[in-house]
Amino acid sequence: MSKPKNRAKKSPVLAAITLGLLIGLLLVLVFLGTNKVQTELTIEAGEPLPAASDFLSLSLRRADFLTPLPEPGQLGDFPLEVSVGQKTYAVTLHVRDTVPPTATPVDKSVFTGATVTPEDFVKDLRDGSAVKLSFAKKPSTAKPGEFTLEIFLTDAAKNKTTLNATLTVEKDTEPPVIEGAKDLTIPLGGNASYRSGVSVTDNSGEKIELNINSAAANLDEPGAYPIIYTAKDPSGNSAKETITLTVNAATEEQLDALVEPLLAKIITDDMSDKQKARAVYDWVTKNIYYRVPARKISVLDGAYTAMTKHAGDCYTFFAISKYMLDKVGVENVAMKKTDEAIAATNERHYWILINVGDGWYHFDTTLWKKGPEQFMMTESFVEKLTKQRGKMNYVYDHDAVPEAVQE
Ligand SMILES: [Ca+2]
Ligand SMILES: [Ca+2]
Repeated sequence: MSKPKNRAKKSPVLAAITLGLLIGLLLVLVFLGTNKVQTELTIEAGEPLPAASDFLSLSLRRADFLTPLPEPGQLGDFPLEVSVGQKTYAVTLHVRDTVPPTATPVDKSVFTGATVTPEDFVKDLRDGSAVKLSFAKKPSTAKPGEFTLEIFLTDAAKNKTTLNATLTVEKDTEPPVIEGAKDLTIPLGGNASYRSGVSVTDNSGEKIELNINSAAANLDEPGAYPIIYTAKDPSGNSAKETITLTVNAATEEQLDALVEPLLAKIITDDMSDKQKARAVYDWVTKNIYYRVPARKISVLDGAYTAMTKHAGDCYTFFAISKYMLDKVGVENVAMKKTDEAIAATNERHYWILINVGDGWYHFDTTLWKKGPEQFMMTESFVEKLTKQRGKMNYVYDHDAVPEAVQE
């Protein structure tokens, strides 16, 4: 019975010491858990970024970053702030890249003249930081052959991996294919969309330029013009397609769209034929300018030239005048110099005979500088002008047209 007595005597002291030690340990733990912060942490690029609590040696308490973390792939030393409870700690995250990139080499076959990049020869590229690819020596695709290439993969920390791949260069003998080129027809003065619907492809897979030569075309001149499409692949094989661009003559519809609003302005229903003819004469002589030479295809075409260019030669003046006189119902006849007179003077001339109810008179809107009015001229008056000018201006086939008033 004596032994347990002894133990019972000692135990309060022991218990007090044990309790004291336990409390002390707990205080240390609490102290460590709250205040012990690692100020430096190093990670490998590509690894997940740390949590704020990773900076605590004992993650017993909540920790938060007060500053933004670096972007994935960024290397360097990043000062950060970590808050734990009421306290803020300055720490540094070191992101290092010590691992060289990894990738799988890819062999590639191209045609001569093709462009190749290091990226063509690498797949499954992996690294924690940005990787630059480069050739040890830039390959040439100028000649056929098989070439072993060295490709360098260099990460942001300059860790380098070297891959070997095979480049096979073959000769391309197939020309490009131009598709969709077809004959075009446009209105006079219209636009031609040569490129629309036309494509070029090549067996090389390269992007091939489509060249269009439209130098022969004149969109302001009715006619048929060759348009030449050409394309060349990097090996020098070329393709060529020629189409015909037809520029239509002006249509009556096109011309009327210009002439009718004008006539509506200058002609009224209550005018006599003479007043109508006068209005046409005045408008043409004031609004069309003399500039040689002009096309002489048809009255319609000449009138269209007058309305769109406001310039031309005597045929232009004649044509717009005749078209307007016909529209407003003034009786008139087209006049021209005889072939002999044209040959003798090397000059054409066109004008009109009109009849507004008192016989046929010469009507000519191609004015001479400082010349007389040419609205309604008698036969004797035009004979006098012909003599004065010495150009056989009004020498015509009298049998083919009505007789003009003499005096
Ligand atoms: Ca790396
Ligand atoms: Ca080709």
